[in-house]
Amino acid sequence: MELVYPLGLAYLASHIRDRHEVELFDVNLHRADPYAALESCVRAFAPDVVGFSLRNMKVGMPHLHTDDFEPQQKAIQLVKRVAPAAKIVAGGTAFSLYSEVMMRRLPEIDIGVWGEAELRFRDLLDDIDHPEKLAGMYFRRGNDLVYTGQPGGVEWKDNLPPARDLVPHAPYMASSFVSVGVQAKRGCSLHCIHCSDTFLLGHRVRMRPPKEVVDEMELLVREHGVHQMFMCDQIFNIPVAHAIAICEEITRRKLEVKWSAWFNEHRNTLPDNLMVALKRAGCGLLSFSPDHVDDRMLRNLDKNFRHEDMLYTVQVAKKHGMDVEYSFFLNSPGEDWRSLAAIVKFLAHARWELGGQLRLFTLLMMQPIRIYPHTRLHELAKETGLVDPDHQLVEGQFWNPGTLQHAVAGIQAAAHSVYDLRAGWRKARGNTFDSVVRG
Ligand code: B12
Ligand code: SF4
Repeated sequence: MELVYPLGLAYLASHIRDRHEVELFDVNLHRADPYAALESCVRAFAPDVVGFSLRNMKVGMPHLHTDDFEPQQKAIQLVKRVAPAAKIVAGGTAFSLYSEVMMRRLPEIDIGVWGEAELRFRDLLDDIDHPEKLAGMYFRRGNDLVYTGQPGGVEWKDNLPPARDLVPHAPYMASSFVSVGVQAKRGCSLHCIHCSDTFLLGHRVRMRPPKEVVDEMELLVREHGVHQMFMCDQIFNIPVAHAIAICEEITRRKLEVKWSAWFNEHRNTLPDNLMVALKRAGCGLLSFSPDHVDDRMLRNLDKNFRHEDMLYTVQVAKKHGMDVEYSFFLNSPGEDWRSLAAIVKFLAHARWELGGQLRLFTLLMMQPIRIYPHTRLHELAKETGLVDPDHQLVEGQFWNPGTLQHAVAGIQAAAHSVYDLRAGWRKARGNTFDSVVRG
């Protein structure tokens, strides 16, 4: 996939670098032979502790929808073999979503840390033999797996800016326009039925002071030559005032930066003054994940907006000359031919109105919903017999029932072919970066 700057690790590093010697290693930078690179890094550094940031369980590309467990297992086993005395600590979103399963499947992990971990990872390293003293820790006692109970999220006042100097930004900049991320808030107040972000970060939106967000962006521009960023918030435009404050701060400092973010579709969250502020501040793309356009389906998915808001997104993008992209799910709960056709009709309308301002890449990624643990959709899938109640969901289970799955297969095959054609075309023109190409 495209590279993603290891922001979680950079946050953790900033809290421990004054007490420990720290190295960040992104295995994804070594595509030719990641395991050999990891092995030589571990041998050279000889660590006491190896912290694994396990990010994705799902792989989703236009030509591939699969799982990512095996490479994570292989990497962890390799480190255990190369540095048997080092403690292995696992964290990250994939770990947190599947924590118990990961602890059971991977006995090489000594300690698992659930959730946002800046402060608790620091405290754990101070006394690594006693994880029981901290919340959110998984460890083993004899044959039993112990969990010390749910921790709270990290407040911005207790956080530090991420250590941006430990991994060079250049390869990420070369990889894609979303590869260097900046965070402006954590949490989401909405309740989409399939969502696992709110399990990880909660519904309370913790806003980072706009000045601190833009300080980090300024550092990226001036010290690291990064001019293209992605806002890693669940939703950038809720609350609107926070989004505007960030834009105004970027504009006030005259930062030469282009960026994009995920936006909510409700028209009240896209007022004209926000659009003006976004444009001035260098936001070049509104990324929407509406998942559907049909009112009945939007209700089923528990979305906070309706079809008329979707039409408004087109109108507002046209009015302000902004690029947009949309992601949709196929065959989600209640889908029928009519609702599927509504997506096609909406896209035709958006293309007609917006022309090239409508970016197509995310449409190549359309797929049924992958069912994540700790979601209402998972409960529904168990109730309706769509998944076995004991399924661990590490190996992907999708909400894709009935005859529409044949239509889904057809759409995905077409997307795969279009993507291959685009990739072939780019290769012929000399672009050989071995990654998903979003442009
Ligand atoms: C922003 C984002 C993106 C952006 C990233 C932009 C960028 N340059 O960073 C883009 C759009 C590129 C993206 C793409 C994808 N994403 Co995404 N993304 C996110 C999102 C919303 C925020 C991630 C982030 O930056 N967080 C900020 C950092 C600071 O937090 P963090 O990494 O979680 O780290 C904290 C903790 O996890 C922990 N931690 C992390 N590492 C470690 C290590 C140790 C040792 C310890 C103790 C703790 C620890 O402490 C950190 C500090 O608090 C998350 C949702 C979420 N709830 O996190 C999804 C999320 C990470 N994405 C996900 C997925 C699936 C994907 C894709 C695979 C989607 C797809 N195409 O199919 C791709 C993969 C891209 C890739 N190449 O890997 C899933 C991953 C889990 C899963 N379901 O498999 C998430 C969790 C969404 C979800 N709920 O399902 N994503
Ligand atoms: S808007 Fe995104 S983060 Fe918020 S509940 Fe819906 S899917 Fe989750």
